[in-house]
Amino acid sequence: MAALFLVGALVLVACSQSVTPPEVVGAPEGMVPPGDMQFEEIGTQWMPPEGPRLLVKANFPTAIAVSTQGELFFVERAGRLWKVDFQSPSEEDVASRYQDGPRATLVADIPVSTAGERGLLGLALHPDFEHRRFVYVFVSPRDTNEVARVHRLLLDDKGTSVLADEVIIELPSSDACCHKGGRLAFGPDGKLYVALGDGLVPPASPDIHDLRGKVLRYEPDGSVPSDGPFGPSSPVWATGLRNPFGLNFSAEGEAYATDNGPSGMDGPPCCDELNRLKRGEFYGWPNSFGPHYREGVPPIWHSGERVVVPTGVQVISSRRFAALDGAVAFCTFIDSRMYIVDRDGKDWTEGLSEPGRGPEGCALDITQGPDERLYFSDTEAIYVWG
Ligand SMILES: [Ca+2]
Repeated sequence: MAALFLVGALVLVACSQSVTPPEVVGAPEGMVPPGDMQFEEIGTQWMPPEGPRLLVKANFPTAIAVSTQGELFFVERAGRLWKVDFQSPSEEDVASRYQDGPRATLVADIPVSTAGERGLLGLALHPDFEHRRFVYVFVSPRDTNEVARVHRLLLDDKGTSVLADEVIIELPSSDACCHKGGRLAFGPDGKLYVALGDGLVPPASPDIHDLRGKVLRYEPDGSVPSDGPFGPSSPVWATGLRNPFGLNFSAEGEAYATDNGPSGMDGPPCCDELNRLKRGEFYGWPNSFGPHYREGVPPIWHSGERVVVPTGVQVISSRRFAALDGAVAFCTFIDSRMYIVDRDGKDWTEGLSEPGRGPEGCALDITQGPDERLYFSDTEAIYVWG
């Protein structure tokens, strides 16, 4: 992943010299009825009837989240958190030059480093975000390479201003360019899970006393839960990962994580993975990856000899688009395309013209809105499918 992601980083740095605010160019039709979904109003379809539509032009939107109220949040890698409210544009919006529609509002601008694979890399909303307006972001700070940080931002009711910015977790990092991980996800247990890469130190991944190469588990306030698999003071939840850059939970509580295979400097370029994670389990890195497992839990899917650089992942739960219900979708940085598999990693075929392959434009992150549509991003834009 390293060299390939770095290409994106250089492009980003070039683009960020002149800061262009995101441009909202579309809106999901009938976006997000608040509260219970009104299927009779938005309709149900076996499959999304057409290809994805462009929603927002943005600058390397690494992570996306949609609240239960239909607020779209995204982070740009260079440090900015934005919000687009398709449902209820503010009075300011209506009175401004954006009177024709919604616009993106800058919520926070966090000093980050974008060297190597650093940046604003992860985003999660508090599980009860409607009432507890906490947004969590994963930060590669500008002032030091020694740590990565998870900030908890308390937003105002409108979700457009930061009332408090608190660093709740500090994680080990270094001057090494790559393998920073950085994904955040809440589990159905209400805990905050953090995917952290090995930081180019492969022996760190199997070492339960080292936080690198792990999925970590925290309380929403950043404290360590006392019931972790490696003792009451350890946040370590799953081990033996290389550079996980996608993490999501099914409604049933299964955790899915993408992991990037060797890139040449630490093994033959190959073997990107999709893993189904379980508490306390070991996932093979650095001695086992791809098709050949001597130790640890094998992935449910791997890319074989190809390098696709898997990123964001989303377990789809949909009454509205029944053909996709139960599938696991993930983005690929190299192919810039959505891959869709079943819970055991087999190519999904239902309703797809090409087994296992969804729409293009899915390169960085993917999430599902309360309208059951899929929102995903590449380095230039956010799209909606459905
Ligand atoms: Ca593995």
